[in-house]
Amino acid sequence: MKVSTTPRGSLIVFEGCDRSGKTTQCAKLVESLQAQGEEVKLMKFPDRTTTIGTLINNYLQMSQELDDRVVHLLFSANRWEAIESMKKTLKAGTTLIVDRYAFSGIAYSAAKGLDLEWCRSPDIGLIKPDKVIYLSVNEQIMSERVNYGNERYEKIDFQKCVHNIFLQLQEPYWQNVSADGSIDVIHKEINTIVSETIRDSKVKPLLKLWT
Ligand code: 2DT
Repeated sequence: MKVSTTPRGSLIVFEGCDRSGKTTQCAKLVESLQAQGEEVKLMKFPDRTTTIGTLINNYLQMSQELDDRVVHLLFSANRWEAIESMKKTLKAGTTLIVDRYAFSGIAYSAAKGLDLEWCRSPDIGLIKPDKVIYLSVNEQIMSERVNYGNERYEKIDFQKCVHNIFLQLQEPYWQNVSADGSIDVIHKEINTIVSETIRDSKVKPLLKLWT
């Protein structure tokens, strides 16, 4: 059997409510890891560029109504269609920075009233992240930032509910980072966490989520 000797990349996931600064922090992190000489790639779920992603995009932009369970399964399928390429990338030594993952899938669908364990099941067996960085925004700031947009979930009460479900999903490989400070201070904190994670996960096997 051929055993790969290339140290693998890390799977780093960012989670949080809308407007928690995930997208900004992901971009800054990728930039600084590249400057440190790391091989790194940015990904985002939902990936709206695939056929499944187009259906999700139409739903989010309110141009199409779908049953909550159907939408949930589409979001999950949108991750499964990326999984082989993610595995290949990680095994080749490239770190993946992922803006949302299965935890958003559960938090947003359970906030609509679907059963949490039912929501978890289609994502069982995805690649387990080495670290989930949860960006938490305090309620005051969230109220200032929400009721802001035209997409389906951009309402304060719904976002509070999503946040509470995220808290229930936390596991030891999660790290909470307060998103209330300046972009640069938050970035520094994240950079330290991620650099340690990349170093520590190089020789660890890739594991499956929730198995
Ligand atoms: P962005 O604003 O980050 O593009 O997300 N969502 C996301 C779900 O309901 N289920 C999922 O599995 C994922 C990944 C969160 C668009 C919205 O889609 C929600 C906000």
